[in-house]
Amino acid sequence: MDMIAEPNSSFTFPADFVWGVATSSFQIEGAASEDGKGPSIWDEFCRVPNTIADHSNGDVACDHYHRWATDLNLIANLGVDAYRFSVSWPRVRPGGAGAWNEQGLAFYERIVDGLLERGIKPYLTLNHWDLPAELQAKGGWANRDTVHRFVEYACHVAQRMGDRVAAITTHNEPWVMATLGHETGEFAPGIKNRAIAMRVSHHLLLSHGLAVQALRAQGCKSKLGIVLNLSPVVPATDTPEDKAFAQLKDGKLVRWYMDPLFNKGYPADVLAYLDNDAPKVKDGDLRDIATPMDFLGVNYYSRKVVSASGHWDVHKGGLPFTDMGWEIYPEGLTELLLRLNRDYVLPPIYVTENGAAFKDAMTEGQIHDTRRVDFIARHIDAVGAAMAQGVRIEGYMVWSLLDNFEWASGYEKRFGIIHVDYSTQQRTLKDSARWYRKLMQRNKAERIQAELLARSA
Ligand code: IFM
Repeated sequence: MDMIAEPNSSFTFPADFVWGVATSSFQIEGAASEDGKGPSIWDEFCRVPNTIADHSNGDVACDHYHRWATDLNLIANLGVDAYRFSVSWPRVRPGGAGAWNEQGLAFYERIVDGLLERGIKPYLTLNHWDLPAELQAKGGWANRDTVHRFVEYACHVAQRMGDRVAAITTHNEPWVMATLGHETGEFAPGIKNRAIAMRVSHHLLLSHGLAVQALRAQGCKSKLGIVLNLSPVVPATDTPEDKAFAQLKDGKLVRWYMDPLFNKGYPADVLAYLDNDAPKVKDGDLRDIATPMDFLGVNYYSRKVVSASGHWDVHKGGLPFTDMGWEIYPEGLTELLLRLNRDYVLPPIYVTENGAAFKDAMTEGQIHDTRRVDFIARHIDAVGAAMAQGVRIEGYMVWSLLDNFEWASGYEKRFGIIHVDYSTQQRTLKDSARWYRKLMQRNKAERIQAELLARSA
């Protein structure tokens, strides 16, 4: 008997709404030095003692590089419309500049063609953090030259497969690369310097704008956009100190990226706060960053509660939280989407990542991850609520298809709707995967019914 909860969303999504699942290259592929792939900054970072909670690395990960065909079958079996994946830059151009690696390019062409054969739209991300290590040796994203190497990389990938991919995302979560990678040093390349972090953020934004221009100039037909990790930032208390602190944090997380992308320049309050650490902006940079795009990707996991006095203890919020220690607050997604829609003139939005890590238990070969089902269901409703209030949202993608390498947390945190046994590489659908499949089937059935009704009226 099918024990999976019935999806009972209060919203019917439009016929062309895109349902998807997402992954990224370093988190699932493995084959870290196979078929000509060069090292990335994450390969190197994992070798530094005490950077990764379980001392693991991406050498094997989910072994997707070898198991891609069965993984694509799993994706097809879910009944999604789209699969969001990323290309590993050092797999297709090992040194970041110089020779291209034909075997790497052929791998991603197999993915794209394999998706199309299975009726799934490819959503390709160019940079999901795995910068070629050789470019890092020359300064990485802090070096303006990397901007131009990225544009070359974008153009080459698009020449090879841009005619077959539905959408190309330039960067995934520039805030994470800049701040966690270069200010706090928790992520690769492990630098702790605020001025460098802000320079990196500027170069990421600039390279996004220039890549969009270059791809359009070469006739690329894919939709072009960027993916940001965004959250409402709320003060822990009503004190003026906490409120001011939350405003500044919002500036650093949300407005620092949204404002220049949507033609408002960098926010004055953050520039004033950064003082000498603000990046050098050359003439024309802001115009290039604001190059119009076809979609904005929003990754949402939780709100951020902040206090001027230090770290906010998530237990104080009174809300349940995930295994990452992130509050479960689906209303925050509606709040965020409404706010973005109010403050900016936007292209259509895709919720490009949403999901939760929980400790899963396997019982007689089954994983009843009811908390993950509930998490996804409530966030899909939050998307529906924003759409009902006028926000143009064209798709929703679950993070993640598979349990995978969760960066500095290693393999301890499981976000997948499909369980991976890392000792055998066995994949097992969790209840959340079955539930998501049902939801998509039900939505499609409702659409067909509505169309038939409309025709007979
Ligand atoms: O696993 C990450 C992903 O790579 C980027 N967005 C957030 C996810 C969960 O932390």
